[in-house]
Amino acid sequence: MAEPFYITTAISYPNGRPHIGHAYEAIAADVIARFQRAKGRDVRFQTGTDEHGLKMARKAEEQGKTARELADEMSGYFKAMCDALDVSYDRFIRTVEPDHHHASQAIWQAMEASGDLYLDRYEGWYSVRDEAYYDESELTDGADGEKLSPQGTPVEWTREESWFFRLSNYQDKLLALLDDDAFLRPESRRNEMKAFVSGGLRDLSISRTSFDWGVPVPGSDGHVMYVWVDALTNYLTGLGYPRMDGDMAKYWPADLHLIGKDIVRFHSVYWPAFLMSAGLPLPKQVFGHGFLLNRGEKESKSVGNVTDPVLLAETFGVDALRYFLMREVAFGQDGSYSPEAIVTRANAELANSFGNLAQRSLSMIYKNLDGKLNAGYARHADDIALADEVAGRIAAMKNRFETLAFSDGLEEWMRAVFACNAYVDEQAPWALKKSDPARMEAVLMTLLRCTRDLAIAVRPVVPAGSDRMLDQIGVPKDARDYAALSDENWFAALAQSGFVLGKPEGIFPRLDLPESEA
Ligand code: ME8
Repeated sequence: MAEPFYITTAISYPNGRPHIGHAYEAIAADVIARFQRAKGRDVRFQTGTDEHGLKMARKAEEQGKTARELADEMSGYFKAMCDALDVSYDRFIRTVEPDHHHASQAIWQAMEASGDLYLDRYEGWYSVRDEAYYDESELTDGADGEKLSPQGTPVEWTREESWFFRLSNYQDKLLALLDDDAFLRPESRRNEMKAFVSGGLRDLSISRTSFDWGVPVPGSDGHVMYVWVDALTNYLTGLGYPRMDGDMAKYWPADLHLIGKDIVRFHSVYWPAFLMSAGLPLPKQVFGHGFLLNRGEKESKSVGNVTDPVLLAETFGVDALRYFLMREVAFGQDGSYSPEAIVTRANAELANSFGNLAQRSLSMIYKNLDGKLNAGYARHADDIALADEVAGRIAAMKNRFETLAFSDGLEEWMRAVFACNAYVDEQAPWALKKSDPARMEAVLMTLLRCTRDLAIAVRPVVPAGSDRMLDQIGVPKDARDYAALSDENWFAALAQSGFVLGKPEGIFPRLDLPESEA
């Protein structure tokens, strides 16, 4: 039986429409999910929206809507974004769903049963934008003397009756957990969190009484859960918790929570503490990716540089956008994007290198060999050397992807593409048509085989383009996983099946900058 792999993204606040950061995270998670599926893992992939809390309640009030109306409207945009970007989630969860309320109340009761909850008064700072409590010592002074959170957001003094979670009880266990370098990556975030936990942990306020847009606290009228308690629980809801059989037994603990760097504290400190308290196993890894900036600047409504990721995909193509994001940014670090950078990268690597390789190789087979394949061609040392180089680079790419070093992995893949293009130039098959047709055939068969391998390898990143290319080559839909790369017989089987290559269509078009950007 295939080994399970459970991956989640953060669930987004639907207090506005999705931005490029949301697209970036969804795409990266999708690349990981598709990569693991290609390797034969039984993948479960969850994403969704985080719809409760004061931030949602206030935004709705500003717009004269109920929070539920705002959530219904905006959540739809997030789901549509995932669909538009070929994000292959198994469940798009919304925290307003009844099974999620049920799961959140169950984990609450489990924490209560272990004696970790108590009722008291909260008095301290709260950032609505971050939905986070901060200690006085963490705050800085803003330009006009107002207090700011470490994320630079305004904080307000809050005073109300609240349930508390005994986070202070978990300091030693959390430090031990954070000593494990596999649990939280990249390293820089782990060091930050170790410093935070070593500094001492205060008990955490986990319910609110001043508003009601949240999951009701069981048996405590007037209290709704602090939004992060229910938000984090989404990872369990999707597996059927509190039932411990079925998907919960199969997929929990999660293999990877993929999140952005600003919410690492919630995932690597609060979440494991809640889980320990509830007696549940801990996720195997939390990865805090970097932020994506627009020409080096944070996107914001006041600067007027907010880009709709769906529009970006419509302008440049979904595959080009996906490829760019995974290739351009060293995963874990911050990165920057601009229309010029997307066009430059997609043209250089997808259109001029990979697309061109496929187009010229397949066109020659179509024109010079009437699209016919021959598995019985005589192999030359150069052909074997190329196949070996491609296989070696693809193996290196897979190793890089395994550690989420996507950009380095795609660099390996690109080098394999370059090797193929160099081989075409050296072998000059067009010149062999008259002088040595058998040799021309061998070169073209070698190229077709390498193109197929390259398309399979990069399929997690550019699924639509790879599939169209594999359709052209006649590769069956069920033979596109990584196991197919080591199938020695696929080419002989394809040639014997009588498959004839049709006139190839360009797959990765050259992009132009839209007029507004040029
Ligand atoms: O934090 N670049 O929701 P959110 C890259 N609801 N990633 C970015 C980004 C950027 N510019 N801006 C945000 C929340 N992100 C909570 C999560 S999980 C139980 C609850 C990332 O809509 C951010 O780091 O503010 C987070 O991982 C995700 O987008 C959703 O952010």
